[in-house]
Amino acid sequence: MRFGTVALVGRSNVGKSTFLNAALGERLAIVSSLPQTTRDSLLGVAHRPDAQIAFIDTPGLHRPRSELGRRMNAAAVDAARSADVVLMMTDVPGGESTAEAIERDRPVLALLPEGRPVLLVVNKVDLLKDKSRLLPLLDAYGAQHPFAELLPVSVRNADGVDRVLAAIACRLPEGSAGYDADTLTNRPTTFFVREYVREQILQSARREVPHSVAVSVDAVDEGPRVLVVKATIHVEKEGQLRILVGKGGEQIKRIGTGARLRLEELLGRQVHLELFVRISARWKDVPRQLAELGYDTPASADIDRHFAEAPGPRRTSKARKK
Ligand SMILES: Nc1nc2c(ncn2[C@@H]2O[C@H](COP(=O)(O)OP(=O)(O)OP(=O)(O)O)[C@@H](O)[C@H]2O)c(=O)[nH]1
Ligand SMILES: [Mg+2]
Repeated sequence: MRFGTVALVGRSNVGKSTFLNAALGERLAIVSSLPQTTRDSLLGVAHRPDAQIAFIDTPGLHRPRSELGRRMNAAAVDAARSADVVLMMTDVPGGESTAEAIERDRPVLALLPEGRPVLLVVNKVDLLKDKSRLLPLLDAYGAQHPFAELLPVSVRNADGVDRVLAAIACRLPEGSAGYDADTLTNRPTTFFVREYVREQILQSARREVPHSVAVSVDAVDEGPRVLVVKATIHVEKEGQLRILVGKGGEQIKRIGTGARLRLEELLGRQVHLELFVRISARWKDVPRQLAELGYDTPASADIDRHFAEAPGPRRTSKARKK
């Protein structure tokens, strides 16, 4: 039997959480097409006949613009530091050249440990029109770090996931299992209440709203038949509150129903979810509020300096004139 921890690290939106769910065969982590979906590390344990793999999904590394962002980056760094194996995920370049793609991944490459196996997983190969670009891309990444293996996959099409799991399993330390055979995660129900409510908002709201939102759980009541949960959605501004509540409360109702169904699927029991919305201006930068909202990994400036050096998004001259 082999057992060990595997940190899933990479830029935002490359498909780390989608991969975690595919590896577990369970929609544990939240996924969306927006960047910075994952805000906290999440343990998910995959049980295989030959190995138990404790995955730690992490927030995508990004240029932080708030204390929350710095804490998210720190959570990824922490996971990479302590894992037995690191899985660096990237995706196939869209319009950019191979060299530009590698530049974008520079902060991720900078945190890879020496002396421990690191696998490079290149996701979304389904989007690659010109398949002849794949080998040069893998070669270029291979020159950046002594990766144990370079694995192209399409997690969405379940293409290559098993190969990645086998490549991980054979590199984990020999020993007894670290978790019971039925352990899926160590996060409590309240974590998933917060995540699944946020997932509904990520999937339905627009512009800055999804990133202005945090969720706290006010009460969980273990009734005999139904789990009763009360949670509050925190927003930064009045306008965001209005958007989330929607006309006649339609929108908040949809969010609540979607999150409830996800919770019922995970917990295998009936859930009654009541949602409230309140304004908590600047929650993303106030350490006490961040801790209360569950984002308590202390920031480490270490990783953020890599973004300070890289050029950030620029406003166009047209936008400046406005
Ligand atoms: N085309 C394609 N899209 C994919 C694939 N895997 C994931 N995606 C999509 O990529 C988007 C981002 O997926 P996530 O799993 O949330 O990405 P992430 O790396 O966890 O992102 P953060 O949590 O923000 O760091 C979602 O819209 C997924 O459906 C794939 O193999 N092919
Ligand atoms: Mg994620």
